Amino acid sequence: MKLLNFYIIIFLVLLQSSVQAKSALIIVDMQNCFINGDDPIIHSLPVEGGEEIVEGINSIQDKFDLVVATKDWHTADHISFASQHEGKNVYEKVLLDGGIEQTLWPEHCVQNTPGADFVKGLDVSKIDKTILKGNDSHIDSYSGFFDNARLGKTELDGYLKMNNVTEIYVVGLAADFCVKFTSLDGADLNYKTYFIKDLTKAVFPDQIEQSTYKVLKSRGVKIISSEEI
Ligand code: VGL
Ligand code: ZN
Repeated sequence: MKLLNFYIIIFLVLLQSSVQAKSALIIVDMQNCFINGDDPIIHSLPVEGGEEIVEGINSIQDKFDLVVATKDWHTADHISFASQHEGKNVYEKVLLDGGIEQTLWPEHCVQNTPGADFVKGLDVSKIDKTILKGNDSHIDSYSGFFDNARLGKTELDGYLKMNNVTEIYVVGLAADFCVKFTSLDGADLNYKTYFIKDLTKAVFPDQIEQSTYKVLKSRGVKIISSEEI
């Protein structure tokens, strides 16, 4: 009888831990292409100060039940590359079929190239799952959840739901693109979503208040500092 009680208790503990609300850290696009470095082909779209957040991201990983990373994972002929649009320059905007606006970027994060590797110094040992995005050559994917047309979905939502995650904390690069849109989609998908302001850096830092903070606040994403976790 005692043994049976023991098994019942173990069962209940396991049951409780499996249905308990869980938290996940989402590390967005901490890849070589987005940080400064000597080789301009590898570090093709450097976000000012990107390398400064690596240590901070490492230091908080233990606070979460799960750690998920996203990778921008483009084909060599990706539609977001200015080089694919004759006569167009980097940072210009074009309208794609279907009326979707696309900012044009330097070639970056091409699948299986050093630019797409995780940044040196990032602790990858605690990453439970890596989600690839932007791998369809015809559409960009700033968010880790959906492509920019919201037609294609990555594995991220399914993976988080399967693991009973209800709260997500989003960090990485870049604040005004992939971190922003991952956070917005997270909130839309009913995750309690935190954008950790000091563990992200922007492509256009001068415009961050209007481009990003204002939108996040209006859509229910909480902007916090890493000390508040
Ligand atoms: C990103 C521009 C182009 C990002 C990705 O990770 O924020 N930005 N592709
Ligand atoms: Zn990209």
